[in-house]
Amino acid sequence: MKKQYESKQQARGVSVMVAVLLMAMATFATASDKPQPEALEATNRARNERMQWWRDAKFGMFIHFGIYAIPAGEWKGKNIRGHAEWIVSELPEEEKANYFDLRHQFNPKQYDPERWVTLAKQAGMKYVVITTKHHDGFALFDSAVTDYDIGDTPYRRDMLAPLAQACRAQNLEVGWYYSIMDWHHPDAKGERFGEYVKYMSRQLEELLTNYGKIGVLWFDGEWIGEWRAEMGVQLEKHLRKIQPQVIINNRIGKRMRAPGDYATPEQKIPKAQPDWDWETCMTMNSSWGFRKGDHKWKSTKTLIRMLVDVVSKGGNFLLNVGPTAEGVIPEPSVERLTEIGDWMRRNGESIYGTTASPLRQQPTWGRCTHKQGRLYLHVFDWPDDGKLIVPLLASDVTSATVLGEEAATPLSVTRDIRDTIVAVPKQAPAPIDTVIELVIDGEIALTSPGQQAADGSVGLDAWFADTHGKTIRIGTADGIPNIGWWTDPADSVSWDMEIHTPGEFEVMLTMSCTEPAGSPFVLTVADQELTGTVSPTGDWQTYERTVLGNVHLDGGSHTLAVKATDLVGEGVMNLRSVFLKPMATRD
Ligand code: FHN
Repeated sequence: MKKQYESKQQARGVSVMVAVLLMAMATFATASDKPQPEALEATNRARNERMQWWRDAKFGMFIHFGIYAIPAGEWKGKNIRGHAEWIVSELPEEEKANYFDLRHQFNPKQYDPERWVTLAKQAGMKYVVITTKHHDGFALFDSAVTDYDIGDTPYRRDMLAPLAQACRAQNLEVGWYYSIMDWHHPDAKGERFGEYVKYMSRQLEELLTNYGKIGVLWFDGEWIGEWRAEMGVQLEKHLRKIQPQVIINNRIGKRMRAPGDYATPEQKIPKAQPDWDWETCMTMNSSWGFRKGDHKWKSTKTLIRMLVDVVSKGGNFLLNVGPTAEGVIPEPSVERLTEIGDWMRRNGESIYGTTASPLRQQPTWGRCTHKQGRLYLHVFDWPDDGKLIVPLLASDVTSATVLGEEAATPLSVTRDIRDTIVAVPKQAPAPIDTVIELVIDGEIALTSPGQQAADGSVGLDAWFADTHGKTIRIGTADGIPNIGWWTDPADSVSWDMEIHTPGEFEVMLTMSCTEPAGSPFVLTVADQELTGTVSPTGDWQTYERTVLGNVHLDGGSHTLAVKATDLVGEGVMNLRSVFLKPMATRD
């Protein structure tokens, strides 16, 4: 509700002018404005300090709430396509005013911020981000610069203060979502955009001044042509003067690496681990705002595995709820939050405070998260042979236990030339995701391609081989790499390796071949040759280890090659690895 300005607000008006001036300056920023190295260092230090709680938190609740919950995706009995919170953009011009007038009906009598926050807390969430103003411009807070806000509704009361209070009472951080795009404000498009920026600056000042310490500012709607990245740079500087610790997403700019503290992939999880802070936001069904007809709810299993996938790649997961116009979080959301919470109570230590998987490749059975001295194996697909293969892990594992079953007998762990293998029970204790904690002695060690291990051995794994020829190639079976499709005897495979401890080595091949087998082959390294004939192992996926003979290797670089001298049957062999074992350590 518009109010007469007191002196502090008039003073604040000056800060708005400063903000606009800063933004004008941004238009003419020059190279000489580039920060100096020491300034960059200070900026990075400050950023890392403010990001720490967020990086540890991993999991938050997104809340899309506003007058769009009243139509809830329908208008005059018709289902309107798209997200429920976008409905006004789908209406004919003559209907838009009727939408904006919905505020005169908005009266979420069942709004219960303590319940909302308790649901988030019990789900294992550590922060809450709510839409203080979405694209329709309606503010859930009583803003001094507009009547188009909660003050102009039957509900009247500010909704943010009680939510912030409920968050702090349960140690959750508070986040404000704010849309730069605004379909209601007359200046939010075109040549009067500068006036809208002043309006926006004032509202953001209110959001950062009137509700105590804010953890996150979640910008959105940055894609409009009027908004430029340099405006975001200046706005970030301006807002940090009010709350320096507030974390700001990269939609304050143009979803690039800066301005803003982290990236915001939406409704998707990057395949590979991004190299800076990031957070995936995700709906539980398919609409952010409440849509009465949207029953396409993701299962709890899907949502837990999404959380784990995100965290295994070093990201945060912001999971959305869209409360009804009465202020009630839909029951399907409550069910999922409750079930996620059950899983988090048993396995939260494998999520909070972890960092991305240190493994060279993603296990095919699930995901991995990492905390100093511990690896958490998130097993989605339980091995039916009782062997859980941790690809390329070469660390010394001092113990392996199923989280939540610490009292049970620890699992036995062995090492192969390439991998660590954990012996697991026949049945998965937790089918959605059983977490096995490996306690690691020292730093994480990974089988390095072609490097001599501490015990002097060299594991040459298919994953790191160089193949030569048109058909031969590296594939995986049961998640384990092998060299296959060796149907042309002219094809071959080789590895480069480094020997720092010279000596005699026993050479072993792990290979498979179906009947008929018998292709002759030769292994060459350091001007020495070992010959062999491929034996049948029953089928292409049954591997056996064969000792081929011994070689002497001096220190330095060597290339080991395996070539066929003829072809018997459909393929020479499938080759999983070549292992060189120092003779001195032979048991
Ligand atoms: O248009 C909005 C959408 O309504 C929703 O708020 C999402 C959540 O991140 N953000 C925008 C689409 O990128």
